[in-house]
Amino acid sequence: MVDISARERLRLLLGSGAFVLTGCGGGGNNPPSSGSIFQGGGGNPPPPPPPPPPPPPSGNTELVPGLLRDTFRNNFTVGTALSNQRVDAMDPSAQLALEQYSSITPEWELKPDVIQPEPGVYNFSEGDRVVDWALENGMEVRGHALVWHESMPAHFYQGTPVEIRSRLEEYVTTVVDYFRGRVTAWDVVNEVVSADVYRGADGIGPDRRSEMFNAIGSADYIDWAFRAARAADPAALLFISEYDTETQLKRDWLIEILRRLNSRGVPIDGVGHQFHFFLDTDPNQALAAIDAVDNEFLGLINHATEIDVSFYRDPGECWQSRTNCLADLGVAPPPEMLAQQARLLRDLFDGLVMRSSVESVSFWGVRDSDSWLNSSPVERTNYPLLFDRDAQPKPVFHAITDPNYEI
Ligand code: 9MR
Repeated sequence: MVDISARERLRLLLGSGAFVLTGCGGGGNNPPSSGSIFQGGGGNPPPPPPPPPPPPPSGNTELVPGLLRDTFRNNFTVGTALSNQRVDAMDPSAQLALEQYSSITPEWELKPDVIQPEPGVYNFSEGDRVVDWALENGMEVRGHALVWHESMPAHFYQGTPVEIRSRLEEYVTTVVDYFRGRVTAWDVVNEVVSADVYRGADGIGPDRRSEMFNAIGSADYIDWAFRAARAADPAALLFISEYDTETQLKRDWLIEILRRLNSRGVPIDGVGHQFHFFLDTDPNQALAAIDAVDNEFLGLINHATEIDVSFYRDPGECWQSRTNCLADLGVAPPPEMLAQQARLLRDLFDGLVMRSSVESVSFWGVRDSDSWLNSSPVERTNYPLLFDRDAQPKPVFHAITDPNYEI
């Protein structure tokens, strides 16, 4: 078992109502919304908010139709990635975030290249804005991410392994301590499973040969980061976050890493499954990823951290060399694709609510126009999220918030 004592301690604290955490109905703390922004402009003042529905008995997995956060409030928080640009402008995505979601993941503000662009320099001003905005509005914050190869400035890898370790520990300690009490859960390491995953059994696994790995000659940096984070904020939940856990090979390698961390007594509370899907992704494979963690490590929490559904299942060379990418679908996606997306996420959510280890479920953006998938792997109109470009709810929104909605 992987250090569940910390989690048990948290449960005791929660029982005493000390603070609000994922999975305990944090969304219920949101202020009443002032009318849905997708019900159109209208000059009339919004009607008074209806009284909240009575909570079902604990353990009840029946869904209550309505707002996202209320629909799932007995199961998990529902979050979204959001950035300072949206919050500063209070654009429709920020407004929808206030109305619908109970958790915010700053999309870039807490990454190392923002917080420590130069050696020894700490810049928390970007992080403070979005984090404080979320907290002031009754939402939780997922901190993303302390260690991620795509956002580590080169100075993190300079010097001897001893110097690298001391720099990393100082960084993690300073950041986690700075946000202590404000960030509920940290993605301590992000995407550390080997990228060789698609080369089959011959690939180098399970650890990614990142610059950090190569600089110290092992994946011990994972242990260092978790231990420093736990020491800096014993109440923060600590996650390893990974994409493609819905594929067998990636999942197996992730579990192998978890076993190693477990055997070394590394303090980890859970697994973040990014769940960047395609329309033909099998939701049962995603649920199998949750089950694999549950079966192996009783007591670990699961978070779904970056859900979206790309409408383009490109061949590999599109991602590798931007060739043979599928043609832009244009401004009006085929209704059948919207229906496929709705079925996929309804099946996913039906499975997630049945799994008590799932305590937080986040989307990687609010409106389709927010998504990184409009520019990755190539510039193209994508439709990955719950709300369209006009902030209108899509079939997929209704499919997961209303069990009676016919797809
Ligand atoms: O969506 C994020 C984009 O706005 C940032 O520019 C980028 C680099 O910081 O990161 C994107 O988010 C990534 C996340 O942090 C990790 N998983 C993959 C996400 C999409 O690239």
